[in-house]
Amino acid sequence: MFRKILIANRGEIAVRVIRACRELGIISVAVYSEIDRKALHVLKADEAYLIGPASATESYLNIERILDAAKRSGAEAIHPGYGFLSENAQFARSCKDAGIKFIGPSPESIDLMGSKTRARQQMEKAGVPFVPGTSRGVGSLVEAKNTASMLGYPVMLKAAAGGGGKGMRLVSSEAELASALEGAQSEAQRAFGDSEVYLEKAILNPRHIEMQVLADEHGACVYLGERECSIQRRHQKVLEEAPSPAVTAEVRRRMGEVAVKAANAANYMNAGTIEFLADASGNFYFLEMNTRLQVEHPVTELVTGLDLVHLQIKIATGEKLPFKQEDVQIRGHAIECRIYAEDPDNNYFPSPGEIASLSEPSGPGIRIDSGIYSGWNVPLDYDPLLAKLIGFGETRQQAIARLKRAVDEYFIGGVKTNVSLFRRILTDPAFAAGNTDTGYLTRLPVPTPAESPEREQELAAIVAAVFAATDSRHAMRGNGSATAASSNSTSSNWKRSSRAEALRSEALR
Ligand code: MV4
Repeated sequence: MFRKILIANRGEIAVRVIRACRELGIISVAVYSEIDRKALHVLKADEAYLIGPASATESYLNIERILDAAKRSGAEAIHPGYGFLSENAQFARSCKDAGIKFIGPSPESIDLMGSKTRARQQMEKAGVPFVPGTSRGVGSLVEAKNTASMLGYPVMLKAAAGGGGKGMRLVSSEAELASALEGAQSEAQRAFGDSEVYLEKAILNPRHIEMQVLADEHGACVYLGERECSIQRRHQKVLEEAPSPAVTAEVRRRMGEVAVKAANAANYMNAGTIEFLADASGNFYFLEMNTRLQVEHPVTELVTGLDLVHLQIKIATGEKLPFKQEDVQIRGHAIECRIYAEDPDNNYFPSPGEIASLSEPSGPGIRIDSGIYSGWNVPLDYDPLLAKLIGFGETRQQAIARLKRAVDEYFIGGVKTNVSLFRRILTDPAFAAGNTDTGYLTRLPVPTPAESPEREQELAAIVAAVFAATDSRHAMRGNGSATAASSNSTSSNWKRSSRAEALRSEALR
């Protein structure tokens, strides 16, 4: 087992890995940028090294500075988390050259899956079903026209070096093809320094379903079930769940076996995820492979009872997988809400600033993986993910009920957050029915301010309650207007929280 691990990341995922190190008796080493001096991962780690200014290219993306910190600290291994350098083959190679174990797959596997066209060629060889289309770059407009009419419109143009939706164009007819091709190529060049694009048949309103795999360094590979990740906004996942409401045990087995086949075809080691697109008829196609631990790994942990970070570390030390495929059981249901510092009333713009106050939910079936604390300043320099709220239940319905309850307990003051979005999703009948494809959020009704008499009455009660709670002469004396107004209606979060607030101020006196 490693004695010391450096975590080349920040935020909630760095904290997640530090916790695993602590549980395994491994010394954890944090790295941080100047703006992250007081970040939670720095406070939680056993040691911490400053690696540069706020700009990610000079800190969390700087291979040399991270390796320098690793050498100075005497860390034997590096966990890359997700994002930043986690899927950078050059980083994995540099770790190897420095004699430091990269906790993840080989540089060759990362390179292979980094090229979408090479990955498709490899999957074709291995007999993995992939979205119909080409597996090499488009050479000319004429060639693109021929391929597209063979596939049938609509088609997708995608960047070979891309992933996650960048450099992607939906093309509905031949008339649009020329300008779409030009646009996709120049966008790919700008974003990835590589203009290669290829064609796929477009699958309309697909589901995004991904399969977790785990492979040791001795040739064993298992699948740990799927995650439904269709609820996204601009290719940013918002809510994920396991298992998928759309996947039967039979489809899970087929999809899992295909995922293992795909991982083996890439000589894959450690934790990885095979992304699929699924259509309404239950067909699924390989899309890409993520060669890292993912943000949404907790939902898989909750329904399998496994600790993926422990297993990643053990695999990296050369241990064999401690269980077989038939030992993996999916039990219950887990749903993750990604809590971002962004303003729902302003097009979900990032909303950095001080966490002025914080009250986190807990209780049965609730897990929070957080990277924040009260008094800390959320910087504008990185991804605005604050925390992940994960609900678990025996059934999907119970997981939803617990999450609804937890969302109402959650209070983050000082920055705008997307917490209200989850209140809407979790009470939406279409979500309850499991009707979640990639168009889900665009169909979710936008809340309109209600102007019913009941709403007016409730607003009056809120004002009265806030007044009573802030005015010490009236607080909790029993016959205040807040109490009277609330006695004739059903439960209201506002009323409940103002009562809690009044109790708090009473207790302080
Ligand atoms: C597609 C597709 C439909 N047909 N490919 C978007 C991100 C990138 N990883 C792949 N994406 C898509 N590829 C074909 N052939 C639709 C999407 C897509 C999507 C996929 C997953 C989750 C959300 C999405 C939102 C819009 C489009």
